[in-house]
Amino acid sequence: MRIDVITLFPEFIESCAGIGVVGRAQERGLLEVVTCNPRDFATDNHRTVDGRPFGGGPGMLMTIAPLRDALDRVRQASTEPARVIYLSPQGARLTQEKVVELARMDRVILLCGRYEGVDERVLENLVDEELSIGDYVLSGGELAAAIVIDAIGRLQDGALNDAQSAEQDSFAGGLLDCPHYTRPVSDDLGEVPEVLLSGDHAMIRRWRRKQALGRTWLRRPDLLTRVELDAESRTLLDEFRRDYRAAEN
Ligand code: 9D3
Repeated sequence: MRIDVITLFPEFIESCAGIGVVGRAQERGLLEVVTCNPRDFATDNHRTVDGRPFGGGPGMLMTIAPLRDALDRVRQASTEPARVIYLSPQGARLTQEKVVELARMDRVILLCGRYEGVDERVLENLVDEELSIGDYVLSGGELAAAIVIDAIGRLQDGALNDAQSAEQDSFAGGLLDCPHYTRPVSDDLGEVPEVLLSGDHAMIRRWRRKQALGRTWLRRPDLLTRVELDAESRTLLDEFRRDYRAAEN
């Protein structure tokens, strides 16, 4: 997969995409992240890429020409059609479902805004989709693009496949993760739950499922309304609720 990023801060994107699982996917040739700076397409001495908003108001906007030229340039890299995504507070919320959809594509072009954003005509004519990473205010699209690249990139890495497919399932299950423990068994900070040391894998699986259901109920009840629970899961969640209420009193 190839991800092009149109950004005024290419070094930021390159450093993010160079490390960890995403960096490894690039080293293995499974993923290619390529940046393109619209400033390189500015035509005046000051290399201007911004303009004042018509109608007045605070801040500046990214002008059409450098963005159009940058898009034309990255499209030339292959004949493959690419989805053009603008990272924007006005976009639809990024979800794991969307990440999986994008990870299946051969090419994606991410457009990062700076200042107050881009001229609306770019969005109307050159952009296929707008994505937001959440309801808080960033200073530009780069951090959001880095998040999209990380989430897509880790799915390209073949070595991840085992843990990942299990995790995909659990995301498809729409639940939070259960608690995890490692050495030592006993510490000032507490003990490892006995069931995890029992070697009884059916019991362990049941305990983990119960914890995942219980934590989702406590922390993200919104997720529970979207998943359909089988009979065992309903029983486990009822058990968790009972334990929880008993511990409250
Ligand atoms: C006058 C209102 N503007 C500033 C408060 C609106 C505004 C313009 C540009 C707010 C944020 C930004 C820059 N943000 C992004 O480029 C961005 C973003 C975000 O801020 N939150 C969540 N997801 C994203 S994706 C891109």
